[in-house]
Amino acid sequence: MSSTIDVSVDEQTGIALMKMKRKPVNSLNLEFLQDIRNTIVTLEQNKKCKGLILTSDVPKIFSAGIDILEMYQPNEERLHNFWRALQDMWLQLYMTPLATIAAINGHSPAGGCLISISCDYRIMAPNYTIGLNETLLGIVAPFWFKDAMCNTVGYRETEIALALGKLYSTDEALQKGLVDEVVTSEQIMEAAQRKMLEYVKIPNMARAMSKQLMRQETADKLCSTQDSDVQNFVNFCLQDKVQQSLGFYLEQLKKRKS
Ligand code: CO8
Repeated sequence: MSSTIDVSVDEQTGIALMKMKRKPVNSLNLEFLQDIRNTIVTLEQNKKCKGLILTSDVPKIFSAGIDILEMYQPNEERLHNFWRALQDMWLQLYMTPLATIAAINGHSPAGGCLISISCDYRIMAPNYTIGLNETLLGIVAPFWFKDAMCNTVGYRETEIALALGKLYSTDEALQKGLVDEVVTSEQIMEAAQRKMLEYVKIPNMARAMSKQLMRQETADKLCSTQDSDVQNFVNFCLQDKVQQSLGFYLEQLKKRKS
């Protein structure tokens, strides 16, 4: 039982529903990342479960991405553990044999976008934003964020998106193939269930192996460099310039309110 995730499994259909509820914005801190990963592992072990729909219980926000406070003025040991937890969550989600659908019912920047593009299918509600906006924070999306994005929208679009820290509107995201379908917030769960029924009808092993075929190479790139990727991230974060940029960005977030 987690305080940041609600999960239920419909044993008739084999479809699980995971709702993220880490208020106020489902930002991804160390413990939340571990919770998400553990939930996926538990569902994989449930023989009745074949598909997972991921969504948010926080109105208007799917996930605000990484909890910036994990990176800003960090404790170095926790920073290591945090990045490792993000890698592990991503590998679990990206490679899970479960069919996965993101029901994106709110804004989905950076790490929120990563979660979305790691699912097999994306349905988004109108008038929100999604994208890898890291450069706007003065940081750089790691190679495996870039790879997952490239695998979704292609090389050139990813190049432009990363350089500009582009946050796509729902309509732009549909046009570029960053999401697969747009329906209203009211219809999103029904649409996700309907699409998931299509996925879970396919013989499990064949579906899971075809996903592995498409994704293993991308996952292996991170698997073979996990330790150095952690060290690069920690070294990068601890730079004065990066800390200044993050501090400035956090201030801007607070100012937007007043
Ligand atoms: N981390 C921590 N706190 C956050 C975050 C976040 N990602 N996002 C928002 N918050 C905080 C706000 O500061 C605010 O705090 P407080 O109430 O104390 O003032 C609170 O959450 C509520 O936020 P808002 O008032 O802004 O809520 P809105 O509903 O108006 O807007 C948004 C929601 C659209 C999600 C908006 O908050 C936003 O744009 N947030 C920033 C999102 C963002 O830029 N995320 C990028 C994170 S970086 C990442 O995920 C990948 C990093 C890869 C690292 C590579 C390094 C090498």
